[in-house]
Amino acid sequence: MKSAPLKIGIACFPLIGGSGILATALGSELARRGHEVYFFSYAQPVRLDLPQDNLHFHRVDVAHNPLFPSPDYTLPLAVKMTEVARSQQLDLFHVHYAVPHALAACLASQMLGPSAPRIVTTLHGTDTTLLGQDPDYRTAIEHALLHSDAVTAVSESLRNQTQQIFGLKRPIEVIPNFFTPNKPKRSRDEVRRDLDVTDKFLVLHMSSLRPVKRIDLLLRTIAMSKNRQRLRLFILAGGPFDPYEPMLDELGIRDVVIVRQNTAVVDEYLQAADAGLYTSEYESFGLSILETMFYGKPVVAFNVGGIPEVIGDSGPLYPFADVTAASAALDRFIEFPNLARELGERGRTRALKHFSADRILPSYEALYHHVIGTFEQGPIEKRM
Ligand code: GMT
Repeated sequence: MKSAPLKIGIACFPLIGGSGILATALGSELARRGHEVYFFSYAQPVRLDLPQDNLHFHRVDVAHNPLFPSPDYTLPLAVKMTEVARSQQLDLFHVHYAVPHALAACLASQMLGPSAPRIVTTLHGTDTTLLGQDPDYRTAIEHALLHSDAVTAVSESLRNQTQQIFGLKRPIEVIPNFFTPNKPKRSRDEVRRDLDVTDKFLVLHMSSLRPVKRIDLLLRTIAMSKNRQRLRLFILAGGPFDPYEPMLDELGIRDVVIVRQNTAVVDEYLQAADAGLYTSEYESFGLSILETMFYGKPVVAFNVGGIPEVIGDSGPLYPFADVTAASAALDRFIEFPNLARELGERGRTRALKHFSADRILPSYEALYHHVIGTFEQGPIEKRM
């Protein structure tokens, strides 16, 4: 069913990281479906291609006023959201993260009064898993969640954790992340030649390298492989790798690891890879895992957070920190390419079935229409 066009303001982080990537993909898909989308952030989101029909980007200047002890982003963001909502008559704000985006939306809503856009807040993890336990933030997050017209979480696991940590009575709808592959600009062979891995088994890891990603376990998994001279670990790093440099020598894997920094376009590397390796101690979802699945590559990961909801029955997961099992799984892929291909194909089938834009976008559109009261989409209790 085609949804009536809406005017939607999206606030998100612009840098490499799943929440900004998801918000950007969502905005682009909504624009393609005829909605008018207005992005708010302090920089252009890395995967936001402009110009595009129906897509607008509003840069928010971080305030460096000497009156304040630190730069301020939340107030300038709230002011920009207010101005654009007023001039464009936005129907709703869809904010990714309670801090600071939902709080800025709440303030904008107060400044705008009765004509304010509705607020949909999507939780991606940190609001619950880190800030939710921090007494300096908890009350503000609770306020943002209670004053949003709808709250979504990217997995059942995150929803349950949020309900538990905040003791929330309000419903939280689970709308999983999605991914739309972009046609790679270079062929698999070209990329593999460029990386000098033509005869190697290429293991891909993409992340911000934050402590939660457990890069120590990632490197140990590689170091334990029986086939480590036949493989290369290729890290697409969204954060500094320097803290892990010493481990390369300690583990004797310097010649096995290739690191590329801040690469926004990942499709050609996904196509060039043979498997994905993710060793996080927690993921609310694991968008990189989904991206890997979309390219038909088998994934080795631990059974934590929302990862089982993404992988489903498409392959095994391993107990957290069991680097022996993770390494043995990689060895099996290297020794039995048919097994790797079969698991990769199962992952791809699952990704296409459950996590494509066509599958997920209607849930967001239905929720938007529900909160602004313009659309009947079955009993809401079932969806919340
Ligand atoms: O995990 C990161 O380093 C980035 C973070 C973000 O906010 O961009 O990712 C979170 O949101 C993603 C999109 O929903 C999820 O796929 C990631 O699992 C989640 N990260 C964590 O929960 C640690």
